[in-house]
Amino acid sequence: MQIGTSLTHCLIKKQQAHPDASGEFTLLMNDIVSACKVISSYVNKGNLIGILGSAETENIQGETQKKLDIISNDVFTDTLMQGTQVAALASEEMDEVYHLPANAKRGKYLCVYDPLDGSSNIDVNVTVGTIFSVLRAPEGVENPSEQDFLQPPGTEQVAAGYCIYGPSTIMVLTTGEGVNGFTLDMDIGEFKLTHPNITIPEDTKEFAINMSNQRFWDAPVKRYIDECLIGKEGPRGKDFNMRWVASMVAEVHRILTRGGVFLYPIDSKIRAQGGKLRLMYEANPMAMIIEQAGGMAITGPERILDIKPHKLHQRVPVILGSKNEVQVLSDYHKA
Ligand code: P6P
Repeated sequence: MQIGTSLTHCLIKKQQAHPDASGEFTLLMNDIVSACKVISSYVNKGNLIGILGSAETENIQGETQKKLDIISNDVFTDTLMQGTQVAALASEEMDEVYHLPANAKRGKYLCVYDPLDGSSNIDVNVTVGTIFSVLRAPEGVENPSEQDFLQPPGTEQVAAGYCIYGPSTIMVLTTGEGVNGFTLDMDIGEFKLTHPNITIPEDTKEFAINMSNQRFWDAPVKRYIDECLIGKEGPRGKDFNMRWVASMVAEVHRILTRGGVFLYPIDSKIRAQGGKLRLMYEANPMAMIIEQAGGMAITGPERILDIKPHKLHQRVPVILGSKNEVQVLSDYHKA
C-alpha cells in the first residue's frame, strides 16, 4: 500500500484479498476507528470542556477513574454495540462482561479493551492511548460469558491494535499479517497510512522500567538492569539509555519506531496479584503487535501469547521489545 492511502481503503483492500470475507470484520474495524476518532477529539479538548481530573470513582482494579476513563469507555462501548458486529464486550473500566440489550443485533466478534491506557498522565498532558483486542464470539450464544472471552490463548486473537493520542493521533493495527500505522489527518478526519510494515530493530540500547521498584525485583531482572547500568565496561559491552513514560502505549510505540525493551516484571510487591499489567487488554494485544513486527513478548519464563487466560482482569508480568534483547532476559530467567 502507498503512503497516504486511507485506512478505510486499506481495510477494504484487505477484505477483497479474502474472497470468503463477509465484510463484517471491516465494519467492526470501522467502528473501532470511529470510536478512536471521538476519543482523540475529547483527549485533545481536555480542560476546554472540563473533562480532566478524577471522576471520584474506582474501577475493579481499585484504581481511581479519571473522567476521561469513563467517557472513553462509554464511547468505545456504545459505538461497538451500535455497530452490531460484536456479541459482547469487556473493558478495564467495566467489572463484568458487557451484554448487549436484548433487542440489539449480535455480530460474530468479541472485543476487549483498555479505553484510555496511561490515564494517570492525562492531567499532565502526557501521551495516552486506547488498546484493543478482537476475538471470535462463540457461535449461537446470545450472551457470551467471561469464559467465552477466556477460551483461546492470545495466539487466537483475530486482530489487535492501539490508538496513541500524542503529538499525532496514530492507529497501529495487526490482523496477523504484519503491522501498519495510520496517522489521523485532523483537517479531514481521515487516518492515512504513514508507517507501512513496521519492523522492530532486533537490537537496542534503550530499556524502559519503573526503577522505583528496583528493591522488589527478582534476580533475573536485577541482573539484567545492573548490567545495563554498568554499560560498556561490563558484560553487555555497550552503554544503555533509559525511558519511562508510565503509559504502555507510548512505550510500545517508541519501541515499534526505534527499538527498545519494556519491562513491567513480577516483583515481591505485586507477586500475589500476578503482575501489574492486564493480560486480556494490555499484554495480549501488545504482544501480538510486537511479535507481528518481529519482536518478542514474554512474562520472563514464558511467551505471553501462549498463556491460557483464567480471569478477565488477570494480571501478568510483561517484558517485550527488540528480539535479541528480550532473548537475553529470557535466557536469564532460565539460568
Ligand atoms: P507505574 C498505566 O496505568 C499502566 O497500566 C501502563 O500503561 C504503564 O506502563 C504502567 O501502568 C505504569 O505503571 O507503576 O509506573 O505507574
